[in-house]
Amino acid sequence: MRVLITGSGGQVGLDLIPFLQGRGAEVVASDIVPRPEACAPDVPWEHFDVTNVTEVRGVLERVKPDVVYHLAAILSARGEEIPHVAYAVNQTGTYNMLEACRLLGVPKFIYTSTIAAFGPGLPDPVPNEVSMRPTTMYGITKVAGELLGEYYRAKWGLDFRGVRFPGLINAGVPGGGTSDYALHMYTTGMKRGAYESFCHDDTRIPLMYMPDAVRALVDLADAPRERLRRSVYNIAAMSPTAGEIAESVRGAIPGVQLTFESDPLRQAILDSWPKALDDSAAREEWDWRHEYDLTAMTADMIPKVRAMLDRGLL
Ligand code: AKB
Repeated sequence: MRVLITGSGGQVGLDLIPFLQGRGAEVVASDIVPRPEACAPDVPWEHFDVTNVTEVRGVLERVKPDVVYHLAAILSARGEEIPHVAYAVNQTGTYNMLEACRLLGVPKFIYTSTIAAFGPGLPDPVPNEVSMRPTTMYGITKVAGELLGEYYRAKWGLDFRGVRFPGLINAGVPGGGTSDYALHMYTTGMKRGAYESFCHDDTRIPLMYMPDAVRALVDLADAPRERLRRSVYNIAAMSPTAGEIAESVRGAIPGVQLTFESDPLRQAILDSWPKALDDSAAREEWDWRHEYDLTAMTADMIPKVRAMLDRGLL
């Protein structure tokens, strides 16, 4: 199976590439940025811009993938600094990819949505199907991408599937998300011995360790179509407060100074998101199960952060 990943240089892509290879896929990576050092040199790397229709079609014609994993996106915090670019990349870029897949007969499209697709005032935990009224450009474009993909599925039979990711944590470089405070407690905490989170210590959002996230994406892609009764699924693992994450990190990195100074803009985004997701549909329809809670994540992640720091990659 030949797979094209867009946005491969981002936080998810760099972990998704080896995971898919481990499952036997022939992976072609792609991004608007050059291949990062963390990506193995033998992975083919296509350089293109998802907002450019000609480049999008050219890549799909060359690669001829069986599946596209569409990760290219501007995340929530960065998206509020440059909303017009976020619209172009997330909205137009997703449309360009879907349309090129239709025209060139790519059969399957895997989409990454997010907790940011939800807005304030929803039940806790948030059900899979609910009114979606996000407050950020990132969230708005992600809801639109979900709907567009469902349209392509209904009208043209494109096998469109997606997950709504919680904030993701790994031993990597975050990419402009509002959930990045959680990751920085580990990475910046270890690198500098201190990190000040830009939120209150009682801030609680759904979070997930990256190995669970990439497995979820690939398990959904591989699930038998006849079992799936919808296109896009909530997935959940844990919802610790920022203070609880700090406690876990303090237990693993002795002496680390973790403090909290809320930034009003990013705090408002975090407060507009769900505190927890109901992922029962994913559990029933394609057997989704998370593996890592906060304790297991911290134990697994600390040596990986150390190894990345030793290699100069963080
Ligand atoms: C962000 O913070 O924007 C992302 C997300 C929750 O989708 N990590």
